[in-house]
Amino acid sequence: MTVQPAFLDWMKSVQSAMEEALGAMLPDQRDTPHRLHEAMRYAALDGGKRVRPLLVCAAGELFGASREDLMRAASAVEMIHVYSLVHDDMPCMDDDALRRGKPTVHVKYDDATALLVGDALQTQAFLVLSEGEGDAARKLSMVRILAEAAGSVGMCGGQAIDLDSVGVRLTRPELEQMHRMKTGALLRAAVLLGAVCGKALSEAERASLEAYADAVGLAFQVVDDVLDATADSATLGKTAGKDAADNKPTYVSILGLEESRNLAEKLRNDAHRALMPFEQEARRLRDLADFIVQRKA
Ligand code: GRG
Repeated sequence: MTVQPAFLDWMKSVQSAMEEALGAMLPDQRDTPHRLHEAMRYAALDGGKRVRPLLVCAAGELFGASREDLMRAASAVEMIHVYSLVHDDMPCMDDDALRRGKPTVHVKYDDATALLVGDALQTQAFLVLSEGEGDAARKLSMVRILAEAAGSVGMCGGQAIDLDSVGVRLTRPELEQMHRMKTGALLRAAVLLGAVCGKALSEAERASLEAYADAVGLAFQVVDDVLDATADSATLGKTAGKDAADNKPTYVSILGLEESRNLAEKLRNDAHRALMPFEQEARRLRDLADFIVQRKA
């Protein structure tokens, strides 16, 4: 299955709308404190695939959400993602010098600034969700979705397990649990946030979307492990081969390359199957599952 040109056009249009929306929703670097605001913009703008915003928009379009609401939700989830990258790259965690093809924030600025950039992006995400048109109950439900996904039972919890797992031989279920929390939780939140921006969801629709998001979330990580082992740093825009160098358990270390690729394919099929109740309407989400599995960076 190949990624279609119409999907690539849609993807580019979302990515460029995202750049503009993020630019408007981040603090202006002419405002005090200039250096912190400049560093926040350095971290968040001009880079990344914007997979989470794409998921927000694809899910939102399925449920008739407005572009404005989607850009707000997508900016919030991307700010959380960028904060996690900035903190993850710091010397106390992964200690990396390259991200999105540029020097990491602590290398370009300093450790204290990187810490504050992450903190400020996190709070900015929730500020952005609290603003704009729309009723308070819906905003509250979006805040809850994002907070749960980003916190100790989601991304931060997954990162804690990851840090404890260096040199440890995890079982496959343990590895899956770690990735569902560290990476999958935010991707799942992106899908749900997009849907919540649109019309009210039935229980069945929510269950189908969750099954899709779970499959795509895990597929994303399996592919990430494969790329870390097979692609080069210039293509990835971040240091390649880090998992093995850091003695981290990955799908490749547990299953090998071929089995990992087969697993990514199986998860892509699971994602497609979960979307069957929506038929053609869900084509963007379907294409995104293909893109996530076929990506080269
Ligand atoms: C520090 C709280 C805290 C959490 C960090 C998600 C995470 C937890 C760290 C990121 C490290 C990492 C490389 C995880 C593997 C999967 C992943 C999230 C890759 C980066 O996401 P992409 O490929 O990046 O969507 P771009 O740059 O395209 O946005």
